[in-house]
Amino acid sequence: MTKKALITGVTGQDGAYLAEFLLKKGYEVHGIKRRTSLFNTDRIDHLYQDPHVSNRNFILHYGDLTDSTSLIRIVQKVQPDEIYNLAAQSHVAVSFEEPEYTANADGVGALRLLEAIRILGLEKKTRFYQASTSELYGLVQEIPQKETTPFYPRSPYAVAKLYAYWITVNYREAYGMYACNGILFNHESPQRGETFVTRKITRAIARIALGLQDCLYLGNMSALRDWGHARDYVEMQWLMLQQDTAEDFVIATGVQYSVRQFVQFAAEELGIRIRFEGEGVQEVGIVEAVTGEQAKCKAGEVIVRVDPRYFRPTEVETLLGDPSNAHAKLDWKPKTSLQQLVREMVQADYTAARRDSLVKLAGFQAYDYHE
Ligand code: NDP
Ligand code: GDR
Repeated sequence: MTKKALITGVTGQDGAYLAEFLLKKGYEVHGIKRRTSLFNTDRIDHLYQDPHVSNRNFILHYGDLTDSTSLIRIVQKVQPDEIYNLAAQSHVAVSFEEPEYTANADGVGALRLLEAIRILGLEKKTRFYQASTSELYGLVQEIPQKETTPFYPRSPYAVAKLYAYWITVNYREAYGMYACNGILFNHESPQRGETFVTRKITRAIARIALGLQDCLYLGNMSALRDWGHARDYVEMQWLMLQQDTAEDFVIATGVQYSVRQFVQFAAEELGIRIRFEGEGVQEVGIVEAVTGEQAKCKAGEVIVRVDPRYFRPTEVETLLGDPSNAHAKLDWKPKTSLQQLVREMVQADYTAARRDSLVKLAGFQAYDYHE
């Protein structure tokens, strides 16, 4: 029998990688997308199947995590073997601007799905994965962080995800459901949203190298993160639902770098060496040397500055995961190093920036929206 998976957040970074992964495994994949005024399917367009043909194995449904009835209807129709709850307002800084919506979608949204499973009597059939996060550790109580490290959330996003974490544990214990949390540390890719720091950096460095942008404005460059590749992490999401008993796992690389270092690694990919000088809001990143033929900037130019509007009311300064439980029990190890990740992201953004350069050269307007 073909297994059926339902992915919420299928149009997001992880949703796209997971859908591709599950299709390769022979699953029938259903995804929930929300209604938007423009198409929001860029990341899954390569998987698209014409709804007019029969025997499709990738099917999209309109729905929203803030709308119980849409979720119940979809779960009833699909009768999934596995649900991956990846949908969320996933931007930590934005959660300070939209705390109530974030709580509704990221916290209560998980409850709505669990209740849909229960209302439909699917507790023994449908396995449930909740996209939990290293942001739960927030003001860290232990380094590195593992499954037993106490939580201390530092944003409306993290508080909403804390509710989702515990309601998943509660439904497992109360109703015997196969429901588990993947406590995933930051994971990135060329498909990462443009306003998360890694993608913001690789995109800006590529555009600066080609003379399309002058400067990259960042917030807290001292923040330390444990960055992995999304492609490696979605495999873990699937593995967690294939065990005999449901359990929560930390997924991380076990290696940590600062935002500042990430900037330097990304610039080096294009032959630009950056030196950081100054402190706090005075800190700048200056071009020290240019060896790459493609790079148009010159030694001495300031190409990175601090803009306090990117500071968060409460910051998570340091995150470093201990994935040894996942290594031991799931035989899982990330395949991609930070250096490989940076290279893949910079190359993709450099290709996109070159396309924009050619558009400009041909006399057309190339818009540059960035936050
Ligand atoms: P993205 O922001 O790339 O994707 C989020 C997805 O959720 C998008 O498909 C988005 O739709 C959808 N979505 C947002 N709000 C709603 C809603 N109300 N109803 C239905 N769908 C909605 O996130 P990632 O792929 O990076 O992350 C996936 C999950 O993992 C998220 O829950 C995130 O919080 C969590 N996580 C991510 C980590 C990371 O480093 N990437 C680490 C730990 C946890 P649209 O495309 O229309 O915006
Ligand atoms: P994070 O990711 O908050 O860890 O959440 P993000 O890339 O937004 O920030 C990482 C760190 O970089 C600092 N920073 C900046 N961040 C952004 N976005 N923009 C900037 O200009 C900037 N300058 C410095 C931040 O302050 C922070 O310390 C991500 C999301 O994917 C969550 O959904 C997920 O749960 C966690 O990772 C694990």
